[in-house]
Amino acid sequence: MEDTKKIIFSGIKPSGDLTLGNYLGAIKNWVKLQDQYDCYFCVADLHAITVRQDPKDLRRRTLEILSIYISSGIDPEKNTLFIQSHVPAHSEASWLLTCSSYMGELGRMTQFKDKSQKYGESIGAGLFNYPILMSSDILLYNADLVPVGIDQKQHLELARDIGERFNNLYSPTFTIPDAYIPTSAAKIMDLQDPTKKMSKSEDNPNGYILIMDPVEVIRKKISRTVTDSIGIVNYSDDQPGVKNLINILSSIKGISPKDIVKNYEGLGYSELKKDVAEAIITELSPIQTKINELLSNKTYLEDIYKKGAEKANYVANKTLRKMQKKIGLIPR
Ligand code: AQP
Repeated sequence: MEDTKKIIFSGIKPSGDLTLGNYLGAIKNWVKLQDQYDCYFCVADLHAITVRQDPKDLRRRTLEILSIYISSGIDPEKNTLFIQSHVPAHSEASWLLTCSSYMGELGRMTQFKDKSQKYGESIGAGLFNYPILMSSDILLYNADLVPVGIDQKQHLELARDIGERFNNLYSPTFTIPDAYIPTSAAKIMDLQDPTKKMSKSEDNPNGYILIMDPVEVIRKKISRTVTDSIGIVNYSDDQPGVKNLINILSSIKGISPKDIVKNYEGLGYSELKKDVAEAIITELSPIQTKINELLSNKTYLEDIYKKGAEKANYVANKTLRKMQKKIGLIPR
């Protein structure tokens, strides 16, 4: 029987150890979507190398992310879990789409602009091109929906533009994907500077919670979260630190920010921080145990990513062949 489920594609790059932002903004939502959709989740190792990575760390993190996916509840039997570089079609399609993308549109990407400020003239060309590789990732699977945090919305819009351009230039080839952005966890902010997003490549470790952080570290980091001098638990842009804590609690517990504010009437930030820390610990502890178990079973992980790559290669190659044919490349 033909599978008529809509298709989802998403991935995370092993450019650092995963944070609570990656978990709440991406992975936790994937778990909810896996029954309704035909899901492809990859470890985006080719994206990670847009910035220099230590080879040993890259290998460790790639397997760690795969373990995090499975330990968070993504069923490898129901979903296609794979490592991006194991499907060469991603790199090939990326070149084909590079040839119909514009410098102007790539240069307008906020993430590129931010990173160029950091790296200046020596910014890697990979960082400039990366949204095209991301477009290829998505378009190759004809994804209907791409669950991402709000930081990736602009890249997804570019993927839509690139896909539509190819469809118009040749003939309908790709499904044009929609973003699927969670409400309360769309952007988990840095704990030390709540005006910027929590990021795994941030220099100050107090700004983020890692999925693998020990219990005491989580308590300490949350207790040191930067708040304000207002002293009342409100969900307001004037209190970004407190708002971020409420968002974290809301997305873990599934309670609306409004109800959380009600629960803290007459209480202060220390009570809120204590509850946020305990909620994170309750959420992450069982996942950490499973991750450690899986990481000690490399054969099992290998089996998962090999099977995943087999299915992903089949689907991605079909789309790639169509692209090549339409462009005018001679079939192999
Ligand atoms: N702070 C965040 N809040 C909500 N969602 C987030 N995501 C990342 N940070 C937050 C979501 O996680 C997914 C994976 O992202 P990625 O690793 O491919 O790239 P990224 O968005 O650049 O993540 P980082 O952690 O900020 O990595 P670095 O520091 O290496 O650039 C995406 O769905 C993203 O929205």
